[in-house]
Amino acid sequence: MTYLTKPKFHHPSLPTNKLGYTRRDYEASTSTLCAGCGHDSISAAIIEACFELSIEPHRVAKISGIGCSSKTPDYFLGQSHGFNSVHGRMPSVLTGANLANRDLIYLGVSGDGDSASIGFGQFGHAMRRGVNMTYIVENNGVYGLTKGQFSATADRGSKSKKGVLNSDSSIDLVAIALQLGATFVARSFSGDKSQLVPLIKAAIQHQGASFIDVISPCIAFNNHAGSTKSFDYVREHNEAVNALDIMIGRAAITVDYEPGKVVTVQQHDGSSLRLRKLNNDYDPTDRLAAQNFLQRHAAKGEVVTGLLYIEPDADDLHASLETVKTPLNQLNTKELCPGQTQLDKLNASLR
Ligand SMILES: Cc1ncc(C[n+]2csc(CCOP(=O)(O)OP(=O)(O)O)c2C)c(N)n1
Ligand code: SF4
Ligand SMILES: [Mg+2]
Repeated sequence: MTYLTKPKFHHPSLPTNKLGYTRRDYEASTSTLCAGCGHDSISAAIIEACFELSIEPHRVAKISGIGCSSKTPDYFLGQSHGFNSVHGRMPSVLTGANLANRDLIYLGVSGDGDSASIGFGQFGHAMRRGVNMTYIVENNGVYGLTKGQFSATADRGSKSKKGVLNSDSSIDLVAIALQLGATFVARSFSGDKSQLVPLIKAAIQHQGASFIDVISPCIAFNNHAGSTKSFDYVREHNEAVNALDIMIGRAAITVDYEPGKVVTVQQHDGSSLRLRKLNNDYDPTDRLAAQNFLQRHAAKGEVVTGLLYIEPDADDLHASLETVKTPLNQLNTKELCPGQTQLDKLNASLR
């Protein structure tokens, strides 16, 4: 048996959201991951974010690759569409689905092996094309599912559980996403729910390629001294640049921050992000500065977290391809076929 169903009953006074759903309505099968795995906390954060945003579960498509991380869509949003694809191929499957039906909310769930090793090319192209999705990498620095080999995000000089030194340079997916034009780039930690939930909510609201790298310790193979992806290491070296609040629609802004330390970012869809600056020098709308900041801190062994970059007026792949507003899978033959005259013209132009 690869999964366990959860009992359906729940306490009648559980809080409900605008749709009348409880958090339980956003859950799915019981997790079969190792108890204490960081990935389970990310699933819990996704459930919380979708509950708080009052998302209709049938409007979400969750797509993953292969790995412990890629198994997790089985543990959240049980009423949503889901596709567990091939190792490293989540981005192309998601891109195809998104092109066919632009009306769904796309959640791409992947691992560091899935996205930085076998799927590195696919990751890069999804970022540069601006596919409208929330792309979450559950980053533990190892191939958890196949028993703990170093992945491409493992830092040079970090040690495996058996004491083997990693001599390869690491790939920083946040730096790559910035370089390739992602319009929402963040890093967080599975152990920091108060930072992660608002980041996921904001990423879902963002119209474009949103990328969140979540350091998610693998307690079975990469949580020892010498690892830079352990709970202790990330807690000691976490450098958060901002704290986020998201206001949906034109809702009144009720949160009070210290004057002079708040940035409000208005998004396309009318939602606004309120960023409390923890680092006063940090500007999340400056791509180049974000890259510099990231590199400077990485050199000191610090893990920079928070909303690192946002382009509030971003466009997505549909805008650049000028596709029609109606999802392609809802068009009929008559609407899709240009007609014999147009076809003859096209053929003639190619002769
Ligand atoms: C084409 C292909 N190559 C290799 C594998 C074996 N494999 C399965 S999961 C995995 C690595 C998973 O690592 P990651 O994406 O980091 O996920 P984690 O288990 O750490 O969450 C590998 C190499 C596979 N399933 N398919
Ligand atoms: S092997 Fe590691 S990544 Fe996989 S479930 Fe266990 S703790 Fe999580
Ligand atoms: Mg991994």
